[in-house]
Amino acid sequence: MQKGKVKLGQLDLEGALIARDRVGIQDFVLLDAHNSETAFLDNLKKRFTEDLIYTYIGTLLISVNPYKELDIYTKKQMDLYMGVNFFELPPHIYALADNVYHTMLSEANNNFILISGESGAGKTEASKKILQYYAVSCPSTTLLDTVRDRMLMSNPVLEAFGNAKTMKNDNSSRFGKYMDIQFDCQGDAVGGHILSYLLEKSRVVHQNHGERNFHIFYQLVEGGEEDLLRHLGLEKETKRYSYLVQGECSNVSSINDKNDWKTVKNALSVIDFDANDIEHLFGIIASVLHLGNVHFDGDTKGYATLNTNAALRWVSKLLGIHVQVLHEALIFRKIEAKSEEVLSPFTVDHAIYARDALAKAIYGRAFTWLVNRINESLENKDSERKTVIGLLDIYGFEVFSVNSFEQFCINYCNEKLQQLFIQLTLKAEQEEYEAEGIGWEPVQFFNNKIICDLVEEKHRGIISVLDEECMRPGDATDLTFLDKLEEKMGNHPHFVTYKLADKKTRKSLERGDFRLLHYAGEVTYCVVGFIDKNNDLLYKNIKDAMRLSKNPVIQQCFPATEGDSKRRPETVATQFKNSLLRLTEILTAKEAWYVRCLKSNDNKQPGKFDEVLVRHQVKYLGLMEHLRVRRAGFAYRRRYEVFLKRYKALCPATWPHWKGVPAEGVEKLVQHLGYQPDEYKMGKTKIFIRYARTLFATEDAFEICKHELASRIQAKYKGYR
Ligand code: AD9
Ligand code: MG
Repeated sequence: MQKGKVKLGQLDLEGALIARDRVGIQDFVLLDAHNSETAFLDNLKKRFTEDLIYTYIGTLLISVNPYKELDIYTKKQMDLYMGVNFFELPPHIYALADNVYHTMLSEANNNFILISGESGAGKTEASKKILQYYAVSCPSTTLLDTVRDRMLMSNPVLEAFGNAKTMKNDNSSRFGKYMDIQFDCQGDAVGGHILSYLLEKSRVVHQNHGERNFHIFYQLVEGGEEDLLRHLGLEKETKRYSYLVQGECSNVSSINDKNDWKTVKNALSVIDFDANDIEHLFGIIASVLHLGNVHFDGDTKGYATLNTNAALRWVSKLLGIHVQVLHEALIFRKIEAKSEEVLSPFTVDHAIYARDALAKAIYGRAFTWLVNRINESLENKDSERKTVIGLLDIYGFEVFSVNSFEQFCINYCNEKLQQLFIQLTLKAEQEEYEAEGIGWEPVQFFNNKIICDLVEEKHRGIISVLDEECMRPGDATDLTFLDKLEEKMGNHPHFVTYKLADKKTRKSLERGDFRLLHYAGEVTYCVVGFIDKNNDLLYKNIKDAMRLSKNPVIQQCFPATEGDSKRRPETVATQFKNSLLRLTEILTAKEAWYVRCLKSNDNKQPGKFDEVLVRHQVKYLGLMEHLRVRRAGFAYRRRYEVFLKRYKALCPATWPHWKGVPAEGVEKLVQHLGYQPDEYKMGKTKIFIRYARTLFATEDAFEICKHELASRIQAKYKGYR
């Protein structure tokens, strides 16, 4: 027997084991040392070294970022996975996509795929691959091709406007995205809908060192055609624009802004943007760049003055607002006193603040407008009932050297998704055992609900305390907010500040910090800016000025009716909290599937597997616990029909066809294989197999003896066990 070679059709058990030894085990449920984190990591590493980045825990897919292009996303690969039983081929994102699709079709239910992992782990890439799989593999008609192209093309557009280079990821998502792909009963992709979550607007006016503004600015300046740039008053040099130079890294080796510009323009035309839309949209993008170049001087009293310079004139031209109106709005604040309106001059700092607030508002609202426009182009008005597959790709957990309100929101969002994962995996498991009439032993998890509560609980959580400070008239500041937090959270096990810390911890904290012990690790937040960012105020006279705009997109972004009510608008954190609550409701009504993305190293280095880093992620993502839950009681469950279809060749009574009730066929089959009574349970629709080794042995027998006589299999199988 030749070692290391699997010879199907022969009883080459040793060969099969050696092959498995080299490439690892493709489903952790089959791992013998299932309680050992080290064995878990060894298996991941072994596979990663062989460029096998995907591994299953049952139907959950783990993906380890290879940081290099792999030849596994071709049309040929897609064809290979189409309609094939989930466990028959090596793990792949296409296998998951295909399995979800067929489940949706056969059970006519709604599904969603939760893609999670920290910043740079590969979520956005995974979500694109899934979308591509559906676009390419689902049945097609010419009419539907348009919808499909639009769905695919929505990606480069939203990435251009919503992604940016950060210290963690050159293409980091700075907004959350949930996309429903709608299918008709034949399985054709017929429409789509996107929900976007909290765009990191502050990036428009400020970028940390080594980071960039949103890609679209660089694409436009670097790639824009001469005519267009002239029309927008832009020069072909990013360094001319204050909003693009703060991070001091406009050129990034992994990014080709010129090419990306072409892709985005083409994508916009596929999504049905006409020349006017494009002119207005880029007029807005350019106006933001010009706005950043509007500088203020101070008069003798320190009040802001503003020359009507080129930058201001361009803003005025592009937004279609009279230059005098803009001029006034940028240096005065209108105060309503009784029935009178009084103009109060801004200091220079205040004017800069108001200008930046306007730039953020314009960009943020234009982004929302863009998402709405894409949704219009993806809309399917057909009243026929549709089933959906939802794809959730949000910003991953992130920790920088300085963390602010944005990281607080992003990390809170990740806490919520981890909580959802915990609830659904436990819940689904319990319900399944119950429905099938099988006893259940609960497995202990670290439940991060305590951290979610710390952030979001009504009247007591951090968001409530922040809102209270934001609404308190008078002298509320970031530091009074911190004081209130210390008062309320005092002895919470996941909260610490300089004042509350012991001597040792204190060394790593500043007075203006608070630290949260998140499920994924501790993060120290600097409170500076929390109140402002949560309020996200835009002065009324600036809003009024925008309402006079002749640019139709701006008119939609700043509607005349907005803000007339005397009620205070919801704060940013509360809006975000509520939108996450609605998202949770949307998701819990659907069947859940999971992709857990792991970051292989912190340097974006191809092929490097940093064991410490991966181990940490395996821990906090709760992968070992998930494996334990999968195996608690029963490692595997399969519908009788599926089990029988796969293994029927292993038993003379079921081969080549079993004509009776599937459950009885399965019973015959497993008895023939010599399953002991404690090894399996027969549920109402599924067989539950307790030990991985039982299925493992069955799988081996199946692999080795695919073409052998069933009697020989039985003998070998018994010897093996
Ligand atoms: V963030 O939370 O949005 O900051 P993501 O979305 O998790 O993050 P992303 O998908 O953008 O990370 O992946 C980061 C980079 O890793 C990509 O730009 C690719 O260069 C690289 N990557 C990720 N997945 C793959 C893959 N399957 N094959 C090759 C990959 N490269
Ligand atoms: Mg992303």
